[in-house]
Amino acid sequence: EELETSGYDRQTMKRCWYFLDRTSRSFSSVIKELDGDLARVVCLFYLVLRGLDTIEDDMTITDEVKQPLLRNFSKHCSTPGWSFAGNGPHEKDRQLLVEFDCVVQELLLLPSSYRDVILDICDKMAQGMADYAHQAYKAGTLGLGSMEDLDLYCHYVAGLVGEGLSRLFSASGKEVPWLGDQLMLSNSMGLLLQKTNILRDFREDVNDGRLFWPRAIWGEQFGFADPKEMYRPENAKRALWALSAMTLDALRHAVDSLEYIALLKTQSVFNFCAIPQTMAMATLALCFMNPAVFHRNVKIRKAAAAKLIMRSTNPRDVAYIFREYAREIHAKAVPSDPSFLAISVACGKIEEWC
Ligand code: PS7
Ligand code: MN
Ligand code: MN
Ligand code: MN
Ligand code: MN
Ligand code: MN
Repeated sequence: EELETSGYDRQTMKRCWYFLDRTSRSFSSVIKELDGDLARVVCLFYLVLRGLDTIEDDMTITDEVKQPLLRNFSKHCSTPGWSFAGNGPHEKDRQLLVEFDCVVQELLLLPSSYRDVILDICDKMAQGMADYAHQAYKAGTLGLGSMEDLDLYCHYVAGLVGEGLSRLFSASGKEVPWLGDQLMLSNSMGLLLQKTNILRDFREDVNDGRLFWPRAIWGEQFGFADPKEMYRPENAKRALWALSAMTLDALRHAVDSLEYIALLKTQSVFNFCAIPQTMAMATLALCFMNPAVFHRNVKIRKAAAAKLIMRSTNPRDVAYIFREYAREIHAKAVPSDPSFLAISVACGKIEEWC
């Protein structure tokens, strides 16, 4: 079916590679290393979802405009010439949407086995985002209430990405045909990344007027009336306990992630999947019991990240990396922390898996 060349000679695809570099620090290099068709397919999948997320994140777009824009986004993705020049000028990835017709044109050149997956996942994510955006608009703020609510939102924005990637890997023949049916494990891969991102970006998100930590943790479990109270010095200890509860909730997905990674056969797919997961575990360990999380984004150092990239090449070393960070977390945990016992158990499960 693939009569097309890989697209390196097309101006529109060149523009897509340019936007991949512009909009993603963490994924662009591992995407470009993917085997055969997959580099181009996953690049386009990324750009579709990046475009969608740019609309979701833009608070200068009114609910009346945003609702139909999100709900029809997957249709726009198959409309030749479609682009969107309405994002606020401060929106950092605005230019991608201004020139989105390049992405649309390249999507239309993909074999339908790939395009159908991309558009299906895009549409499901867009409907979920629209539900939450509308709720947030009515309440004046995005409010994730229960832990189930957090899991559902994370499923829409990250679990579905995992599901889509698994289906694309299967469709390419580079991974087993049943990988695309591993919905639970694929979802967990996305949730570990998304929950780590939410945990780490706490202060940045609050400053931007949104919060992804669920009320079940900061409100019900730890008695904060307003998330901003979490960065007052007199509340430092209780805030750290809330951070522990968030860490524990992210760690719930670690064993599934190891399980998924062990199913992969192709080296470039392995690296693409495993590197973000080991980075997430490193980030969880660095943030755990770290009061700086309430004041700024805590990021792993460049040298540490480079080491993880080199080591994340086989399932055994990835499991060892997970174990190292689980031990680091366990060692920092204190018995007076309400999550202490559950964190010990979660770390123990990672240890057992090795
Ligand atoms: C298609 C690679 C490998 C089975 C744009 C990769 C934003 C954490 O807050 O950029 O916008 O700054 O830091 C990625 C599963 C999705 C989940 C989700 C699509 C792993 C739109 C990543 C990326 C599944 C919704 C990026 C989920 O974080 O966010 C491709 C397997 C986009 C993956 C968003 C978050 C991704 C995210 P922010 P970031
Ligand atoms: Mn980002
Ligand atoms: Mn975003
Ligand atoms: Mn978003
Ligand atoms: Mn974030
Ligand atoms: Mn961000």
